[in-house]
Amino acid sequence: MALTNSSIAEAFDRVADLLEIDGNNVFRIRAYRNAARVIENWPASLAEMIRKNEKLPKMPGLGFDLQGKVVELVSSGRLSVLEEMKKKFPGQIFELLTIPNVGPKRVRQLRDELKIDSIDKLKKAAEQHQLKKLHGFSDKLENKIISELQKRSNSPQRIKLSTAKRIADPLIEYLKASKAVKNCTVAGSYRRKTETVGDLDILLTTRTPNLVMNWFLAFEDIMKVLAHGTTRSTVKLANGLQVDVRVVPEEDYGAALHYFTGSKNHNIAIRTMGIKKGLKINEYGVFRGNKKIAGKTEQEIFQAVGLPFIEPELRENRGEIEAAKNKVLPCLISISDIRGDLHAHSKATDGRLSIEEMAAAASKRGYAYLAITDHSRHLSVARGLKPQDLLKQIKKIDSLNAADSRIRILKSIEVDILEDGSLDLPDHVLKELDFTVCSIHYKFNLSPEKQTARILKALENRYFSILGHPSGRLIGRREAYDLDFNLIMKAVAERGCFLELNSQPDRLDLTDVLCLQAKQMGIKIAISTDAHSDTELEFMEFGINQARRGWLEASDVLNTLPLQDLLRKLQRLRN
Ligand code: DGT
Ligand code: CA
Ligand code: CA
Ligand code: ZN
Repeated sequence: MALTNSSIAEAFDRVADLLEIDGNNVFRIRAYRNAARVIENWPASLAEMIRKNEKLPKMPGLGFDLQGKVVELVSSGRLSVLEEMKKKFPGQIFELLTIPNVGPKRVRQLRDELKIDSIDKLKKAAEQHQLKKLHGFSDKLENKIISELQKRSNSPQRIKLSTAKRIADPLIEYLKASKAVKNCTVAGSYRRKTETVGDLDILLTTRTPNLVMNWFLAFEDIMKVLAHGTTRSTVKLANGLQVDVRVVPEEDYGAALHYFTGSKNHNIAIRTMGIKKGLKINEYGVFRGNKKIAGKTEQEIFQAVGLPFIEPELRENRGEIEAAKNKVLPCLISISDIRGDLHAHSKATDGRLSIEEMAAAASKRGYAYLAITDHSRHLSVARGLKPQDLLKQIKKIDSLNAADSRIRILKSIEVDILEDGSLDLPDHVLKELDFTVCSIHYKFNLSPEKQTARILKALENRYFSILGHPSGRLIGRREAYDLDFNLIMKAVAERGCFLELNSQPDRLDLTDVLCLQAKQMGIKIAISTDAHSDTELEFMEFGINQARRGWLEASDVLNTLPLQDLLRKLQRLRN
């Protein structure tokens, strides 16, 4: 069984996790993490090359040593450094890292002080109120952990959409490589682009179902076949994700695609509309009596109930059917509408590349502008900029812009919102910038009143432009700050400021629901990547997914504006 690049990357990430729990050297940890990112994004299969005895290409961040580890893993199925770490940390200790608010430091504490090395043991200890006795653990945290563990036992694990994509892409490519496969799509929540997915629902059409099903079951990453039939099979992949594959006849494809795309609530609403018209709608087609009247395409299904096509991202029964009836469906934003990125870091703080390198990468994507938003001084872990550093950076950007007009580098900063609501840099420095991204990076647990007041205070600053990652949540790891979002949005709307939709896969912050609320309040959203390297500029895709789920159109989004319009708008905010 050969390994995919994402399985290799996962092994490297696991090493990094365990090294981090072990309190190992930060550079070594980062080396494994970086290598994992490079491997998972590598366009060709490393296992394939190794099997063919080809020399591995030069890969950034993978020196002789790390490449040797890839070869070791692929050829022996083992990674000795991982085995050693596992010996040191027996059990399923890395699973503890998936609990919100529990990072490597706390995992180490749990292990050293309470001998906890699995979710089960954590659950027992939490129920016996052992956790709150640990230094840095509170009653509140213990309760949070208990409720998280309860939530998990009630619902199976979900994975982030970006992770699902890394798994789905090679699988779809593999399926399509069979000449017998005609259509092949991932339906379900994956097609609706929900931020996490429970499983993958794949639909195939073919003239030879048996052959195609066996082809699917030969996929290299399958760990366990849970059900095997001619038209439907279910498997578990090595990374734990479950995949349902259904083979349907060509003439039913549209009906099946509509049915299995969901959501369930949307389906029920469409089916009910059908019933009122004397139609039966299911995964096989649209029927009047026993006569099938539609089913080959999705358009036909909508047509049958008198509706225009509704984009998958909208199918949540959150008003899309009424909007379709009234012909006011939004014309959803697409990635080609984006003209630039308004949140990116350089190696002046915690980014990996120089300003020039980041600008070149953005230019290559066809952008007209890229904002450099390094951190401000308060964020010392990221070597945040002091006023004089920022003023120097501003000069440097001015000269870069003067020398090269292909892309405009915007002068900005991701300035910390301090606990009292003031911004981390003085006005006379902020004034020199094109705009600011204002973010919270500490004191996440203030009372809702204080947290709300903190942001409202910050919004009063004349140089406040965009609220960065507004809710602070990290998917599966940290809840949104407790605050009154209605009040914040009202103030943002009144001031004419902007909210960010941060596209980092584990942030996707704002949520789809908040995007829609902002739109309805007339607030424009900046869809930004918060890129720390050139490859992270690609996260824009995930932000766009979320924006589409939030009903956003190009005109709702700040960075669809041409450069001059954008600058004028940002300038007007400070006058
Ligand atoms: P997930 O997998 O939890 O992220 O969410 P989905 O939406 O992919 O749900 P899943 O995999 O259970 O089912 C795929 C689709 O099949 C779902 O979106 C709608 C359709 N479906 C499943 N069960 C039912 C049902 O009982 N009634 C109707 N009308 N549709 C269903
Ligand atoms: Ca699903
Ligand atoms: Ca499913
Ligand atoms: Zn940030």
